[in-house]
Amino acid sequence: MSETIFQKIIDKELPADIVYEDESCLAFKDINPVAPIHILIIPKKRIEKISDSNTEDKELLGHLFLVAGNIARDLGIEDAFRLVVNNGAGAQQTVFHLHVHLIAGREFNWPPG
Ligand code: DGP
Repeated sequence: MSETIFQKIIDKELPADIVYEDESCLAFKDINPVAPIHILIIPKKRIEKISDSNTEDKELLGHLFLVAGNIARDLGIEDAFRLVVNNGAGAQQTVFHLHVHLIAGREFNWPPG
């Protein structure tokens, strides 16, 4: 597995606008936002994509969603935000280190594009 840009952000080799960090995850602003609020929540453990996760990741995956909810509450957007996980190139995943997009601050449509 080659190192991804997100690993460099975890290792502080590349700057990022970090909004939350703990021992197992990191949250930072997306460099190419698709909404006024666009934050990426990533595990520090390298998991390429959600379909590569397994039972031992259960707590970690739950933690990412709890952190997303906490960030949303902190930002006052708890009533209108979307969490997106792109899995695989065919679903527009471009960085192969699992990440949850937290998107808010604009009108949403359904189904998503
Ligand atoms: P995805 O398409 O689901 O793999 O989303 C990858 C996201 O990562 C995309 O919205 C842009 C963002 N991104 C890529 N490189 C960087 C970077 O160097 N810094 C930050 N903050 N975000 C990045």
